Amino acid sequence: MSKPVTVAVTGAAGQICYNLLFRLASGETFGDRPVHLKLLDLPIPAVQQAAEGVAMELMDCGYKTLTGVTVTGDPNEAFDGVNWALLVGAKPRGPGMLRKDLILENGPIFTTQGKALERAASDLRVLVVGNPCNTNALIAASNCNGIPDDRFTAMTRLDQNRAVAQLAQKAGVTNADISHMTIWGNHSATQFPDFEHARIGGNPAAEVIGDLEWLKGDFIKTVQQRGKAIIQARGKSSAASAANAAIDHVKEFERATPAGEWFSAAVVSDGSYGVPAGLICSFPCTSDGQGGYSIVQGLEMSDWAQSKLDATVAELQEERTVVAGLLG
Ligand code: NAX
Repeated sequence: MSKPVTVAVTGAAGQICYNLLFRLASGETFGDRPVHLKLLDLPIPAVQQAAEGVAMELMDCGYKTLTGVTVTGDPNEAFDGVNWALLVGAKPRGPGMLRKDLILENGPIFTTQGKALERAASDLRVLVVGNPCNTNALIAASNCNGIPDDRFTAMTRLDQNRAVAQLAQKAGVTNADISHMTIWGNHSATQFPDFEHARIGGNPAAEVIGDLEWLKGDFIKTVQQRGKAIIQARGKSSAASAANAAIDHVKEFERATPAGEWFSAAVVSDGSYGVPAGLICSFPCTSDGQGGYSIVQGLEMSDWAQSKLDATVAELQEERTVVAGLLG
């Protein structure tokens, strides 16, 4: 019998979770392992009722892999004994709200949740989706004693997937032809989608596309601004694609990365590529499929690429300064 997995997901009544929870429960993410889902949302009756409704629908799917669903408004109950915690719940950025205000508004959620995560299983792994996700992961990790910081990750997989789709469309190939797509830095408009190491059909993307002006200009801008473009088009922020990326992220950490490949995830910096140690920064990563992962070493950065990395890292450092009072 496969080892059961208990997964806590926050923001359970929200739009990302409505696209995420079913794919966690169905066997798509954890194969034939029995899954127990623990759904956390705000302890407000109407919100809890909405989360209960999602739990009812999960039950009604009749998944063979789903062994139970718990709905709660209490982080201590939600995180008790969990193997994975997907921290999706956060307040969205309101009209005219500065990034700094959002950081200070959402930061306290992650001090509380970081402390409650001390009750998790010893093999806990955390994915933070709620924005600003890199800095929220930093806050959660620093408030969670007894669990190593390298268990805390944040999501840049949606940015990776967006970049892959843009390259494929431009080159007139399928997404499957694109590999080695790295997102460096912050999940924000300063992120650096690195086409210099990306490959198309195994060849350098820049050679295949042959349009450096587009790669350095519209390509990067489109990926950086995609979240905004979705809001403008849909009137709501990305939900299905965000949930899809969260599934991709979890699956990457659950499997051993095939030799020679990598994926993007925001993980705690060990000083690689000159990124100050301790920042939660997106890097190219590989997983050993046993709970361990490494930052891919030895990629050569052009001066131009390094300047892009420096800019997004500078933003992460600024965010760390803004939340200094919330770090444990
Ligand atoms: P919704 O507003 O639909 O849902 C958020 C849910 O979180 C609500 O049910 C709310 O009650 C709950 N919540 C708020 N505070 C909570 C707390 N302290 N504990 C538990 N639950 C709490 O937002 P949704 O569209 O689902 O987006 C969720 C988060 O994902 C947002 O912060 C959003 O900015 C972020 N995103 C991150 C992305 C990424 O690539 N990292 C992309 C998509 C998305 O923008």
